[in-house]
Amino acid sequence: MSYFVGEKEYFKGIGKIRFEGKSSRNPLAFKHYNADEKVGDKTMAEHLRFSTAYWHSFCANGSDPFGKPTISFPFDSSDPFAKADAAFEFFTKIGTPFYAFHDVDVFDDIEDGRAYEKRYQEVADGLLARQKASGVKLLWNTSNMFSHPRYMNGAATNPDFNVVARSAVQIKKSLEVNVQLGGLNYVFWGGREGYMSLLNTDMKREQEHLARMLIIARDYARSIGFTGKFLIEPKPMEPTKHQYDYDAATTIGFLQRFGLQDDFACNIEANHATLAGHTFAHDLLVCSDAGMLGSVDANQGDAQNGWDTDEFPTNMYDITMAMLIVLNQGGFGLGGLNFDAKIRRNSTDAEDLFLAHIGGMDAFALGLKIAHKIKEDGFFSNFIKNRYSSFDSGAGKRFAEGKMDLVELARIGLDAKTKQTSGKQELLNNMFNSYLFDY
Ligand code: XLS
Ligand code: CA
Ligand code: CA
Repeated sequence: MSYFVGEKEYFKGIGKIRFEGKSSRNPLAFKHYNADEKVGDKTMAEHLRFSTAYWHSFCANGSDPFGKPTISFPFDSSDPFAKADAAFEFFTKIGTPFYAFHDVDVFDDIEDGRAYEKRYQEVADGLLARQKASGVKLLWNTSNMFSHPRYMNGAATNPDFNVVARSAVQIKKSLEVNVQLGGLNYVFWGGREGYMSLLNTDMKREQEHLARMLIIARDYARSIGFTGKFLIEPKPMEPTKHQYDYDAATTIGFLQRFGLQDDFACNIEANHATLAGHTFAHDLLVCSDAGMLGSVDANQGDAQNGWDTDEFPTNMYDITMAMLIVLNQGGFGLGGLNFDAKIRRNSTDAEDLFLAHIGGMDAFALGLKIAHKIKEDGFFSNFIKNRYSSFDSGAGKRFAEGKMDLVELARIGLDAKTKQTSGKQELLNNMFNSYLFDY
């Protein structure tokens, strides 16, 4: 497959990124990601379902609370069609078959709601044409209901009904665009859906309003033909002090409380899981166990900094654990691996965006291969299975199946001989490392 070029080529001098194998020292080549190579019964491309994030790659300009922009784009960023041309050129050169965006990533936000809808539609038509020309698909879109000052007290959870209604303009239009573009998922990340102080907040009411919004968004989307998944993206804090979708467990409980568990799943971002005090793998497994792991925002945080640094993923331990969980649940389904990650403020060469994605894609491809081997060998799964084998037969089995009351359980306990059984953590750590280092 060749790459897409619009009216002009923006990333000149960089061609399609190709697989050269692990002995290659070419920085602009893949060492592990070989799209058509099979791992088990699927190709790497089918397993990994990579997606590029519009906002970090084509909107974020390196500015931070302390400094002005550092990154200059090779396109006119005020022209949504030039931006789209550059984006699709990038997607096809790097080889991410999917992309993801917020409404106001693909065009500059407009105050007037009707003008917003009109402009969004024009740009969506342009995106559809580029999707058709390139074969790139929409993993998900979403509405940015956290940047505009009107959302400073929340969007769906705002105490002012008019703000809630204005946020519906964005959700409704984004859902229509999603259906037009054949989007596989639609994401809700509640950036301002939380609170700064309980002294001014009716938390119960806000959460009920949030659920109300999700219910009517779901109903509208289904009525216009959306067949995909709705995804909630948990994050504990930042920008609010306390976000309602704190982590996977909280989000799943919320969805179940309001009967939304069949239409909704989670989009787990690594850096958000670690901000919540969990590992990436923990939040993935919580979702997977509930049948609600929808998609992943692939990135990583910084071990020393307690905020959302959105770095490109490089940590092989975390990545391999993640891929093992995904393989164990039989793949992503409609989801994928979206690089919600940004190059650093001082990474200012045009090639840096390519290098960042190459690193992330290679790391996940390697993690996939290692996880596949781990799964095939069955050492860890057998260890865990054996650890619980006392529940596989006899009284243990009857307990687990709900066929035993407390009286009987305690009676068995009176005569039970308990023994010390090692958890073998050091052995397991060593084994895991031996898989990692085998490649
Ligand atoms: C911010 C979130 C955001 C969502 C989409 O921390 O990661 O970018 O993925 O709104
Ligand atoms: Ca994210
Ligand atoms: Ca983030």
